[in-house]
Parts: sequence; C-alpha cells; structure tokens
Amino acid sequence: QKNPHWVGGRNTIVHLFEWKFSDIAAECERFLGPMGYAGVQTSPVNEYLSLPYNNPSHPWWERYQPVSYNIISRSGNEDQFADMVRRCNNVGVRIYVDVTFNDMCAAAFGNAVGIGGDVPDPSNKRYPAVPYGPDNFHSTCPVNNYQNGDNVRQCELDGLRDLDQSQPYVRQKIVEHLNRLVSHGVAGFRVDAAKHMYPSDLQAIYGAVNDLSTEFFPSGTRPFFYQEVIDITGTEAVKSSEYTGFGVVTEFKYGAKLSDAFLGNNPIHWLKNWGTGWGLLPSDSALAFIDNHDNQRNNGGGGDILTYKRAKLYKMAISFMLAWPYGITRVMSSYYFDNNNAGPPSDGNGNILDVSINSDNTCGNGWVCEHRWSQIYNMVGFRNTVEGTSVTNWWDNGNQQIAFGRGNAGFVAFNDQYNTDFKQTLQTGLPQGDYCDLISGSKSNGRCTGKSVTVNGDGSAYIEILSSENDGALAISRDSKL
Ligand code: ARE
Ligand code: CA
Repeated sequence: QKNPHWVGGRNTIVHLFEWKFSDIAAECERFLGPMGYAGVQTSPVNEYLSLPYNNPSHPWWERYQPVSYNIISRSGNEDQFADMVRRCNNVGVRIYVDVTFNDMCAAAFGNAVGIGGDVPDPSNKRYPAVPYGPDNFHSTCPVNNYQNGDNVRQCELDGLRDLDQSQPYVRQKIVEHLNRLVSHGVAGFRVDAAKHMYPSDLQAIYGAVNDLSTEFFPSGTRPFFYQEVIDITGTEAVKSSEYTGFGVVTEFKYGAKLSDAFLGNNPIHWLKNWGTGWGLLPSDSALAFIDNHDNQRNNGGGGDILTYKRAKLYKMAISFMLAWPYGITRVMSSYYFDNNNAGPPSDGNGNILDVSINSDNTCGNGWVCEHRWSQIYNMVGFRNTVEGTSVTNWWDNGNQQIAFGRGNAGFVAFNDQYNTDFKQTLQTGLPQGDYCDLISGSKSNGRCTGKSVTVNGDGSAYIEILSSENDGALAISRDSKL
C-alpha cells in the first residue's frame, strides 16, 4: 500500500494546510492540474473540538482533537468534501486525507463541543457520536518516555485519550471511517501519530480497508498509506523501519539534514550521495519533505527547519528535493503566522477566509501558497520532465557550490556559498541549444522571462549564479529549450 496512484507523469503532493474544500477543488482545476501536481494532503476532515474561546481563537491544532468520525470541519461538510474529491480526481489530482485515529480529544478543554455539535465527555472517555466508551481506551498515563515503546503506544500523547487499536470493535470503527472516505474517491491517507500505534494493529486496519473507488481507480486498487513516524535521531525505542513493510513513512531526517546543509552547517558538496547513503529510508518507503505544519512551528521533530520565512534558502532546498531522484515528494503550503498556535486566516465569526488569487498568481488574504511560487511549481514540472533518469555529471567545488544533470533531460546548479559568485563552464548532458532558466523565470511565448543558458555542441555550458541574485539555484530542462 505504498503506491500513491499518481496520474501519468505527475509528482509531488501539496499539503494545503487548513484550506477549505471549496478552495481545494478550485485550486485543483485552475492550478494544480495544469501545473502537474499529483495530489493534495488535506487537514483532518473528521469532527474535532471547536475552540472559539481559546486564545488565539480556533488554534490550528483543534483539528487534532477528534470528537467523531463524521465528516465536518471548518473546511466544509461531507457534500463539499465529496465535491472536492470528485473535481480534483477529474483533473488528475489525488486527495490524501490526514486521519487521526490514534486517539480522541483530551479532557483539558472543559465542556467544549464538536465542530458539528456533538458532545463528547473526554473526562470519562465517552464519545457518543462514534460511539466509543471507556473500555475502548488504554489506561490513563502520559507519553513521557520515548525510550519505551509501550509508553509511546499505550499512553496519551498530549493528553489525547488513547484508543486501543487491538480491539476488533475499535478497528471496525476506524475501518468504517476510512471506507467512507474511500467511497468518496480519496487515494489514500496520512496516518497521524502512527508512531503511537503498534505496527501489527495498523497493518490489520490497512488490510481491512476497501479497494479504492472504481469511479476513479482501476478495480482492485489498494489505498495508499503514509505514516507519521518521527525518527530523527535513531536512538528512540520506536524505529521508522518497523512501519515500512506495509506503508510509506514520513522521513523527518530529510528536511532536517537538508535544511542543515543549505544553512551552511554542512557544506552541500556532501549531498553527492544524498539518500540511503545518509541513513535515509529506502526511496520507495519515504515521504520526502522539508517542512511540515508541526516543524515549521518548532514543534514535532527536529532542528532548525527551513520554511517560507527564509525564502531564498528554502526555495533552494525545495528545488534540490525536486531535482533529486528520491522519495515521494511533498511541499508545504502555509498561511502567514507569528503566533505558533494561530489558526488560518478567519473572519470574526470563525469562518476560514477564501484563498484569493492575485494577478501575478500569488495568494492573498493571509495565505502564503508556497506551491504557487514560480521556482517551486517550475521544479515540479522539472521533476515530471526528468522522471526515470539518474543523476549524471555531478560537479562541486568542494564546498557550497554544486551542479548535476538528470540524464540528458535536465540540469541544475546551486550556489549556497556566502558572498561568492558561481561562474563555471560545466558539462550539462543536454543537446545543443538555448534554454530558459526555470528558477529566475520560465519559458513563455518562445522567450525566456528570466536568465537563459546556451548549451554548446559538446554539451558544455557557462553557468552563472551571482551571490547577489534573489535565487541561489538554476535549472534547465528539455522542456525549457527555446
Ligand atoms: C494541544 C495543545 C497542548 C495541550 C493538548 C491537549 O497544544 O498544549 O496539552 O492540546 O490535548 C497537535 C499539536 C499539539 C496539540 C495537539 C492536539 O502539535 O500541540 O496539543 O495537536 O490538539 C510527537 C508525536 C507526533 C506529533 C508531534 C507534535 O510523535 O505524532 O509530537 N505530531 C502529530 C501531528 C500534530 C498533532 C498530533 C500528532 C497529535 O502532526 O500536529 O499535535 O494528534 C520528539 C519525538 C517525536 C515527538 C516530538 C515532539 O521529536 O521523537 O515523536 O512528536 O519530540 O514531542
Ligand atoms: Ca496509542
């Protein structure tokens, strides 16, 4: 269940964090489909504790306080969800839902009720809208010892009531929930807090979920599962490798080590053997990403992660990720925030604001939309173009300047060296001709809107990235040839 069921030569999942279903549907049609994105990860879609009186109101993490498996959220209701899934599938973009079945909401929020009006009693571990009762949960203890696998799996993460997935009844309720999402046409799931559940229980649950909807997938197609397991140090009791036999795993080392490298702490020339040579999971078992909704808030795993807030280095790290053949790639799409708890842009009544689109294709109303930055979507296109080729013509200066080709389909260069220009004549592997750089601009109406590169008859080309430029990367491909 490690195949994401992407359409055609597409790649990359975009996490449209906290977007409304109506906006996701429109984005599939107007942007993601045309630009070659393969899929969308949604925020949790099932009912959760509504926290309007929290400070700040409606923190983003309220969606990780499950109340029931009804499909209702600030992103929309079940009809709107179904409409989104259908419209995205129709333009070749898959939907992956963030599912939260390790636990149910915590007792910390008094008499708070669900976003759909259902009333849980978390103090007594009663969730009548599922229904779950106290016997369906592990005993009350905090997750506080990552050296002890049973503590991690049987105690409460952040006070969230911990479900016992070994019980047939609990498994059945979870499978019914996943099947309902499958019936609407989703392609798979991000499994929240998978680390906090036993691999054997997860394997049984995944195995019991129905095949994907034949309205959108061939019969007999199994759902895709990618599991959130944070294993950065390799020193904890729970290892990500315990979960790779039956699903993909979020590779948190990927963004941590790549951020570290582009931040200059570990010169990027070492990236020559990026992948399993760096202790990463096997490529086909790895969900590769730089930042996620947790670690962009210094929460949930690992070091100093690049985000939209350090845009030049961030775009370089993302571009490297998309140029390098490893893993199932995911990019983050954020809203602006200063307060780590702040929810998405909302009006005074707690309604999430529409994602507005500016004339230059960027977003308004407080949405960052990294996935609409030209450097990022052009590199998604680059990855589509070079699919199936391997890394060729690696070059580095022994420090923080690197370049490499992808067969005879593409070529990239990175200048991560402080105050130093990149000026080199290098072998690109590409056919003779003039090419548009996909980072400083693109090819439009037969001309380059940014820099251009002339490849000589022998495949060599002069590559220049000045340290004063807005971007520290350059990319050309078969499709950017004039
Ligand atoms: C919220 C409040 C808390 C309050 C609690 C009560 O913030 O103050 O006590 O509610 O229930 C998110 C937020 C939490 C939030 C929670 C529920 O991050 O702050 O609590 O929602 O609303 C570990 C887990 C990993 C988890 C990260 C955050 O292993 O699974 O912590 N990530 C997922 C999601 C989160 C979500 C949850 C799980 C909970 O992506 O968004 O939490 O459903 C080391 C370990 C890691 C560990 C990490 C941080 O790196 O190796 O395993 O990650 O430390 O502790
Ligand atoms: Ca658990």
